[in-house]
Amino acid sequence: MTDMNDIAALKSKFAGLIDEANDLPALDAVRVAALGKKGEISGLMSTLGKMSPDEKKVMGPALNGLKKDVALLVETRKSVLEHIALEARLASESIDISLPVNIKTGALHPVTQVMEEMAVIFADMGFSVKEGPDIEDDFHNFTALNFPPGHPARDMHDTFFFPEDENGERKVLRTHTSPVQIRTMMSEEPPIRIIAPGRTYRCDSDQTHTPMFHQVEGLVIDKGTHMGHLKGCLMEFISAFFETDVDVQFRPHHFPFTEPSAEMDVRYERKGESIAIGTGDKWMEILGCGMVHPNVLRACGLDPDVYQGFAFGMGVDRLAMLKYGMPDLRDMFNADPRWLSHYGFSPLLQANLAAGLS
Ligand code: 2NL
Repeated sequence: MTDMNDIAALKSKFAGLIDEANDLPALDAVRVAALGKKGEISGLMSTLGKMSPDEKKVMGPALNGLKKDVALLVETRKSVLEHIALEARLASESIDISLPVNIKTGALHPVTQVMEEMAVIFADMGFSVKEGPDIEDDFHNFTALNFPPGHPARDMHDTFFFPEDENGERKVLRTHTSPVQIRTMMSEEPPIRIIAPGRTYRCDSDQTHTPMFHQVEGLVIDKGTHMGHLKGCLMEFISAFFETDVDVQFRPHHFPFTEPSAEMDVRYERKGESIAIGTGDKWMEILGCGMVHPNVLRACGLDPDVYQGFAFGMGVDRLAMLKYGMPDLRDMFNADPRWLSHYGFSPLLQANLAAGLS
């Protein structure tokens, strides 16, 4: 005769066995011993038929309860063991996807290096770096920069136009990074001190032009900003960039978006095959600059009677060639690994003013 004590004893016996099962096959063996066709609990269930109705009334629910309890313990233990098995498998199958650093096969493009050097120099003067989309609208690339509609300067930029969209609008590949500054002036309160490095595009391809090229533009907007700030900032920049004292001259020029406008030249001389910057009796144009045109400030919602600013722009590709002596512009974007490994820079050595830029 089975009684309630036997049921309790069976439950604690199987609970113990289930707990001791350390893997899934062992657990399944316990399950079969308890609940399988020939298992102990199943065996007891089959004795119900021979019991008296009173006995059955007590033992039926008790045995069913035992069966359920043991099944639940098995399931709980099973999910614990499955979790442990998964963890063990994940640990044993883990792959080290890091590669040993091989500076022979990875290098920064000189244009990347030069843009980082520029960011470091201007960061030291309080500038932050801003980026924007390569695909621009007419407003940010031209109109806000004081290019009136139909103005010949738009054609001078050899613009790549996209087909007209459903609104009759023709997007462009930006011809300069100035739109980044326009967006900043429209969304942030002065004082503003930013540089905008990035890719720019003009439909022009010869010995000295590639249809995609790189620019760094800069913008300062504050109260009482004047031409002296512009000159000081750019003279400081160019000496830091070439890592030597550089003699400069500012020549009057014209841009639609600045007034007055100037180009900055650096003193240089040829030394055999190479070019020396800072010495000699020749002048080379290196960047364009000027005081931000009042119309540009107004287009961005700034009052020219309150805020003034200066801006500048320079071609990164040519500056990279001058500083690091690459002879031909057109090699720059051919993705030739021999060229890249010769002229590339270590990704581990960050441009740093204190330690030397390169
Ligand atoms: C050059 C000349 C320049 C600017 C770019 C600028 C931007 C804004 C307002 C006013 Cl939002 N000016 N940029 C100003 C003067 C010259 O670039 O020769 N670039 C390669």
